[in-house]
Amino acid sequence: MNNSINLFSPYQLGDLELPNRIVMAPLTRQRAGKGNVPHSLNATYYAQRASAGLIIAEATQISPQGQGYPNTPGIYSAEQVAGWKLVTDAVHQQGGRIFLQLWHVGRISHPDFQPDGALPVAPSAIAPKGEAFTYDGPKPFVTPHALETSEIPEIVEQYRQGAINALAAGFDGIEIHAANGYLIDQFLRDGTNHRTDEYGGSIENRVRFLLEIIEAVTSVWDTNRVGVRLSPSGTFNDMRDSNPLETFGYTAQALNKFDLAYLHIVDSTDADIKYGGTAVPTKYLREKYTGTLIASAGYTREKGNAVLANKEADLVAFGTLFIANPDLPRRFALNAPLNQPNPETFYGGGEKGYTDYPFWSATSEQVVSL
Ligand code: 8OZ
Repeated sequence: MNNSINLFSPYQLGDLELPNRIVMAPLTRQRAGKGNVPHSLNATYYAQRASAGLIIAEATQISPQGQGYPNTPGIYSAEQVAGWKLVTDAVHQQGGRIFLQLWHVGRISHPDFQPDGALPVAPSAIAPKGEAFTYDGPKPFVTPHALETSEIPEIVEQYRQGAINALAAGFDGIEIHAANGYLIDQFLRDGTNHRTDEYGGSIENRVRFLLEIIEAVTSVWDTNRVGVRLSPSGTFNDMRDSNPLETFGYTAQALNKFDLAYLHIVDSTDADIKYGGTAVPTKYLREKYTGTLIASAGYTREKGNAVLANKEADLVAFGTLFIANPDLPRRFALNAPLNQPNPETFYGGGEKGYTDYPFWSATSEQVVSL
């Protein structure tokens, strides 16, 4: 073992002591109960993964309007808060820490999910290419309702209420989902934001919605318990921007003043580049953002240790590896074999592919040098 920082170096995240730098990425699993209420199966799943330095719970809609997929959990009803309390209690009992990811999908919704079958909302009336996943199967995306300037404060208020509810549900913090083509990302990028008011045009204007949300949720939480996730290179959900380096370089810099818990970056993937995305290197954002950085997307034990040793990030989030390996930190520590994730059970269903991945056991374990 050399002295460089690695996945097992503890990390002080604001006032939270993380025992390791292995973060469980937010993962949509579509296994909430009726009324989008988390239940005991979800508590078991998260508690199994409590050895992560930090768990970021799955994307969770802040209002019925913010939902875009079947069976995703919400954080707007009393029942949902009580359901999430089962989860946070179970994780805390196992010694873990858990943030909730606050989500509004914007134009990625469908009238089937909307109160009174209304149109989904977005910064501009631009339909994404592709299909929504509704309860009746895939249906073409619709052209969303472009939010009036006067309607924007109601949405910011939904985030504030979500933050209040997350606190009541016993979370240790919240992550604002500003990535992957959902509502906030739709405001940030000029492919989806054609507004002519103070929320559109220049990047200073396009970032305004995110900054107002941060102001709102930090009136509820200490700033060091609030993180933000961005996907600067992402093309998922038909996203594009004319100048991603400028858009996201500016956004990262604009976050500096808040003293947030972290900035969480979805790194560029081969698929993004294939679909015409511009790679915005995490290294580039590291120079813009002065606080804690989480790197994610496609990391392995080796790549994770390397990005920490090079100081390109402070923490590393793992997604599919955590789906298949509830005890991922222990397996990494032992350099033990990993269970393989089964994509057929990623979304929806019950215990299968959710809480039944085995923990590592071996009669003789060799601790290997990292
Ligand atoms: C996969 C399927 C549905 C939603 C994201 C919340 O991409 C998601 C998501 C991922 O951030």
